[in-house]
Amino acid sequence: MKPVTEKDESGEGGWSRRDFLLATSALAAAPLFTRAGAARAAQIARESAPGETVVPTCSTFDCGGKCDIRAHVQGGVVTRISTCPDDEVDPEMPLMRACVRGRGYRQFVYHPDRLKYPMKRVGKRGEGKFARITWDEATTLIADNLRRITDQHGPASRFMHTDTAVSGGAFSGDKMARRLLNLTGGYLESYHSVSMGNTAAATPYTYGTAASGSSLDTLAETKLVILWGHNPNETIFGHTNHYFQQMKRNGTRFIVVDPRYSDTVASLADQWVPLLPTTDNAVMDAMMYVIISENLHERAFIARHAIGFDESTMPPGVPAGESLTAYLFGEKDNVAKTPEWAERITHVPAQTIRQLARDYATTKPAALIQGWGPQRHICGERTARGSTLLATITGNVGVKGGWAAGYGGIGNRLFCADPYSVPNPVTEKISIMNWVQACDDAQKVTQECGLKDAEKLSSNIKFIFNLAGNYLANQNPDINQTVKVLEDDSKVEFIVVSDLFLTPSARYADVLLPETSFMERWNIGETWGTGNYLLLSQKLVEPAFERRSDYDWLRDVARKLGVEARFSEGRSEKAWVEHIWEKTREALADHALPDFAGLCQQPHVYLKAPPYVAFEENIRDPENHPFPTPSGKIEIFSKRLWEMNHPEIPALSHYVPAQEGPQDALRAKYPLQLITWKGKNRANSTQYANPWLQEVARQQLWINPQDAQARGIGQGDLVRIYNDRGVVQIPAQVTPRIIPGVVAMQAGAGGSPTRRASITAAARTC
Ligand SMILES: Nc1nc2c(c(=O)[nH]1)N[C@H]1C(S)=C(S)[C@@H](COP(=O)(O)OP(=O)(O)OC[C@H]3O[C@@H](n4cnc5c(=O)[nH]c(N)nc54)[C@H](O)[C@@H]3O)O[C@H]1N2
Ligand SMILES: Nc1nc2c(c(=O)[nH]1)N[C@H]1C(S)=C(S)[C@@H](COP(=O)(O)OP(=O)(O)OC[C@H]3O[C@@H](n4cnc5c(=O)[nH]c(N)nc54)[C@H](O)[C@@H]3O)O[C@H]1N2
Ligand code: SF4
Ligand SMILES: [Mo]
Repeated sequence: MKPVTEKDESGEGGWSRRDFLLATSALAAAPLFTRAGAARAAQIARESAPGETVVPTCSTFDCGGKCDIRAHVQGGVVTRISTCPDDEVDPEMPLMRACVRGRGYRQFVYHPDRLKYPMKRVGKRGEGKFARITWDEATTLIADNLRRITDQHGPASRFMHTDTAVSGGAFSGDKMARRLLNLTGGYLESYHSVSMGNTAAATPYTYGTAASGSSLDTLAETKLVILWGHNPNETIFGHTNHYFQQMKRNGTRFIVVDPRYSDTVASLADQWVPLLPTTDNAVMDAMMYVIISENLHERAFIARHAIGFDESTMPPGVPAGESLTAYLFGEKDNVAKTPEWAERITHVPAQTIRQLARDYATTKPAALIQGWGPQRHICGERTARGSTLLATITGNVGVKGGWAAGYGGIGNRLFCADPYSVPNPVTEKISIMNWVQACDDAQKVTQECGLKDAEKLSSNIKFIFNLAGNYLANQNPDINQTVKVLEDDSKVEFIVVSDLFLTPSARYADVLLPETSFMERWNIGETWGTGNYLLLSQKLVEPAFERRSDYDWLRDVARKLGVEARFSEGRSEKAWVEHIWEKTREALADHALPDFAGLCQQPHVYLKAPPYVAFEENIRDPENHPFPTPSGKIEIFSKRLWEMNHPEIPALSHYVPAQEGPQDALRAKYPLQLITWKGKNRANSTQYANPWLQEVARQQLWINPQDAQARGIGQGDLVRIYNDRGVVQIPAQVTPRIIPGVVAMQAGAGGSPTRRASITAAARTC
């Protein structure tokens, strides 16, 4: 078993989805148990209506949760979706009741617009013109192009795109496509997660590792929780909301810092603190100013565990005036970072900042938990580090009930084993943020912008597998630039897309393949970092039309490339899932997990882990357990960042005006800031076409009544929002649920890439 202290930035939560299993010291020592079988088994596959079987299952989306779905199957058709009934709720487990998206799965799976046949492009790339072909033609085209492109440009010209929609399962087409590529020379890997890459990259500069999350049961006694740009009521986050609602009932006070009055604010918050997007660090700086000015900081804790707090604890070789206190009290720039200073930047009243600072510093312990919304902006790593500084100066790191940072990996997470990966002979890696550059001109991808393990790339990207993702031309930051590159088929020569729908990204396919949905496949659902259970995702119905799972057609491609036997090892999809389960059982031999037949009878496996407090032993016994930083301490000031000498990446994380933020000169031309959020009616763009979910929430632009009035905009008016990058037409939702100066719309709507604004998480607009 790999130690979980090894960080892999590619996975959600800072952990690789491949490096399986639970962690480690805490868990290894503790007894585990699986979900009590008897009561549960009795419910499995029970008949609820004549001829109807109720099958417990789960989806494998990257939706933030993994829920106990009950599929009512009759005559080979799923006729209804329900969820765990009240009498089966297990108090030991987080409540895994289906969300509104889960209740609507049938409308997704049985949608009339689903792709039905394999197709090839017949028009210009991106035009969206396709002709039906046979599976034999499709797999021959793929195999021939793979061979040709590999011969001409080498294996590093092959790229696997993000696979979000299937990343919640232990087995997937994209994982097996990587296997196939590795068996035939390798491919260009990308690192970082588009979800939380900034957090994963920034947190190690403070703590030496991104794995900074504690288990949520450790918060049971916490009196104050500040959710900073975090909306778990909608985004689920491994069922954090379950714990938060329990805490709320027990009297925990919740404060939410968010430009929007989110559903989490509505359901959980005692106080809402709206601010202008990208200004979070200014509030944090002013909070630290108040805490230190009022002597509310934990002096002994800081002295023992941290460097960079004041001039006496700076690393050698750094000139005076770079410490936290020097910055806050304006020793170098003559600007004291007072609440009044922050109010002008952030629009948070100075008095609110004072109160926030005092509340956080005087309530012991308190948990400031950062979501991923703020860090997905440009230079979001500053915000990701900001919360680590506040936690450090208030002594909330490594203590039960405190919280060290934003969500990183949580030490007791449960994964399945990975018996399918084979080594990648190509060693060079790019940041996922550079994939378009690598398609356009590989020479632009330098070590400075994140190229790893090579001086330069040996080839442009020439072949793309885009299986179960809409990142190609919908979800990535600069779609204008992307589609220009993709339209030129002398650059990327061959693109294979598999999806359920003709999405904006699918329009850029050379071969477009109709995948099965999770209901038509076997799998094992894995949770996000805060969940500790596995659910069997059962095949419920046979695929209709000519739909096939990615693994199934990849076997044909492997055959045509002469590696089928090594690729499949003779296993069907279900046999792989069984194999994964058996390897997981072997790795957890002490814990008496059921065999696969048993899992089918009892498809929920919960490993009860003892509470896990991140950095607990580093704080309890620092001499024997130094932080894995160069100094062995928490680095408020990072000499490594200092040596990087980049004005936008300060060694001491603090407020720097963001590009397109409220202090950008662009404000004169485009006075409003635009942000996006992830709404309850889909997982990113997945389920966009689901009619039930379109009723749940319409795609609207939230705009404050002050801003609407100033522009003569009424409720429901169709408005055009634009910037230099593009334009969106969208109905206005005039609402005080958003701070003046900011507009917001839900991320993930589909549209024409050539007609929509390219909206990074924060952009200026008008
Ligand atoms: N229902 C639903 N659940 C999901 C998803 C989904 O699409 N729908 N997607 C899943 C995925 S892939 C991910 S990565 C997670 C992501 O989960 P998050 O990253 O936490 O979700 P977001 O909605 O992007 O951001 C959270 C909040 O940050 C706020 N925010 C935006 N900008 C700022 C800022 O500058 N400062 C502050 N303080 N707040 C800001 C937003 O208004 C939002 O309410 O959710 C997962 N869960
Ligand atoms: N503006 C803005 N952009 C963002 C974000 C944001 O908050 N704002 N969030 C970012 C984040 S955190 C993420 S994770 C990405 C997510 O962006 P993507 O990685 O593109 O994820 P999805 O939008 O869910 O797209 C998944 C695609 O897979 C398809 N699909 C669903 N199930 C299956 C299946 O079983 N098989 C196959 N083959 N296909 C399937 C769906 O139809 C959908 O087209 O977006 C990022 N982009
Ligand atoms: S979409 Fe995710 S959170 Fe919703 S029911 Fe399905 S697994 Fe649960
Ligand atoms: Mo994500």
